[in-house]
Amino acid sequence: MLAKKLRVVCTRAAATLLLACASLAYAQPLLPMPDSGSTTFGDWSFSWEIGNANDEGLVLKNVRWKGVKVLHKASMPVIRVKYRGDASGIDAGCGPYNDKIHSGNLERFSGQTTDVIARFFGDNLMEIAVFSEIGGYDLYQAYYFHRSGRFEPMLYSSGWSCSDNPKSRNDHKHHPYWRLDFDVDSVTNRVRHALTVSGGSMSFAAYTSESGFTVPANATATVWTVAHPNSGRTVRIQSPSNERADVGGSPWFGFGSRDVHVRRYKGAEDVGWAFSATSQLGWFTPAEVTENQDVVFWSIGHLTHLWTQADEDNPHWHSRGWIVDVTW
Ligand SMILES: [Cu+2]
Repeated sequence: MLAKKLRVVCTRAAATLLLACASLAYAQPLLPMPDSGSTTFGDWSFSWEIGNANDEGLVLKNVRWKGVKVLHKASMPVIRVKYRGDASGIDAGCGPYNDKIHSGNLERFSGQTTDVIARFFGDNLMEIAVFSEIGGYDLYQAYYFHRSGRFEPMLYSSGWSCSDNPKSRNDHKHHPYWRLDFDVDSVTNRVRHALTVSGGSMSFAAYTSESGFTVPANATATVWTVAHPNSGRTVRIQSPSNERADVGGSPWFGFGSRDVHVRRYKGAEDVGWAFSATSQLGWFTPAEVTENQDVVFWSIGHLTHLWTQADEDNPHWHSRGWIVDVTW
């Protein structure tokens, strides 16, 4: 049964993973991986571990491209989930939840003999992933490495953690948070974005101090960059399939109100998700300088999951992820 669940991962995967989707249907061999280790794939090299210290899922460390540092660490500290309930407030209905993946909720589907698994889709795409069950949810947390220089953190979810009536109260939104601790070339980095809106005009912004950003409703494309100020080495960050963040008022009450946050790295803040289910990301008072500093880029997915009888009878997989392109 679980093997079947994994196979249908592809039905709702992001457009960028169509290759993976097509291949998933043919049940790529699962490569058992230890709980921690290091490996290479094309010009990529990285280490991984299960993030038990902070309950932050499958964690990557020391991610390099052509020998040059890209990320000090990548993790997924929380998936915030809000149900609609009777739409009367931010805590209406089931939850809200702040789900965290760790060894205690990892499971193994059919054919899986280790908690961490890898799969290869042709010569050009590697996946490393864990499978977790939290409440009524099946969660598949994956990272994709493309030989072209693309890196994608991804979360797949299926199932229901609520059985309210009327059924429309079971509509909910998932908000996975990825903590991307970039060290592009070295710890000294700067963050920018370029925003295109309907009509074609563009605007640019520099994240010179700790802040968050909500992509406006009229945006047609948003690209963030993290760059080393001297070498010019740059990564581009996008999430073209993401939904809009939540606005205030019924029924979502601004629950997932941001798309990204930028924070200055502090060891004392590398502790996973330290906030409640209804809280936004903290650690910005006072707002510290993030220009040419060691920065942490938080990217947030917004994924609406509306109740249907078909999805209750045979849970569908839904996914959300971000794209990081290395440009050197
Ligand atoms: Cu869901």
